[in-house]
Amino acid sequence: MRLDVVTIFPEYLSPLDLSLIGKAREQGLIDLRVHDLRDFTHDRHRTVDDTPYGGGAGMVMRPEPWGEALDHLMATGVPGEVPHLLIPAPGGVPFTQAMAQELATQPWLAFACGRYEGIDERVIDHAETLMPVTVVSLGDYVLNGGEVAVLAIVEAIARLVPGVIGNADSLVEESHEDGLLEYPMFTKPPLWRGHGIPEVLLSGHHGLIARWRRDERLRRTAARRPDMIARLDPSDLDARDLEVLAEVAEVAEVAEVASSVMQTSKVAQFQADPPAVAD
Ligand code: 6GU
Repeated sequence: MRLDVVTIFPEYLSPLDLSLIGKAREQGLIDLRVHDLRDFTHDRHRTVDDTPYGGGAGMVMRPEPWGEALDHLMATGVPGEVPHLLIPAPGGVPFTQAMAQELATQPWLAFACGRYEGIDERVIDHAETLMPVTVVSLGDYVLNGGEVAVLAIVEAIARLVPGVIGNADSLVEESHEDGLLEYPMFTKPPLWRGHGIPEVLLSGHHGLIARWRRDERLRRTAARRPDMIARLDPSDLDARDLEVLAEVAEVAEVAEVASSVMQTSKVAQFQADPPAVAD
């Protein structure tokens, strides 16, 4: 898979030299090329931004360097092939595991990292005449630029490329693969700082363990992501699933209303009412 990233901060992408992604690059599974947008400017100050038409705060990325950067990418590709262009921005469509899976099958992806208030909209309009374009967001918060988002998106995609992760089995039972969060995991020692492990995991009874794990996935998803419970296909749920969801239904409702408040007030809650731990 070929990946091109255009940015004014090429050094920001250096984590992609490390770990699994770095190894995949060495093995030739991933051909990642990072480009400095300023290399496509022609003035002495290598200017990439200008003031917005219509006024307002901040600066906008000028279209000309972006046009030349896209021309450069196209000129270095296989004739007739175009990349799928991803533009990270807080105003994009939510980036999901399903999207990562679809993009992992593509031969060529390109990323345009915006800074400041964003890129001149005509760059997107123009790119759409040349290649598929998707503006993607990581979530409902604002980053200073697309670089950190690209690190996350590239990692999410690259690990799904065949050969990048040694044990492909570890990809199947993951959070978000089937609409539920993952079950909790434990390793040795069996008793640690007063915390034991669930008895069922020591039973050696594979059926009971699988059922316990599914119960935990349902409970955890209801508590942390009630929106995901709402999207489950009822025909995928068995009688025990419904029993577990009924048990947590009240909690899930409370969580939905209060989840953001609960997250921000967690420290205060913890201090007021610390959990008891047996020794
Ligand atoms: Cl993809 N980019 C930027 N700049 N901010 C974001 C984001 C992306 N996702 C959430 N906030």
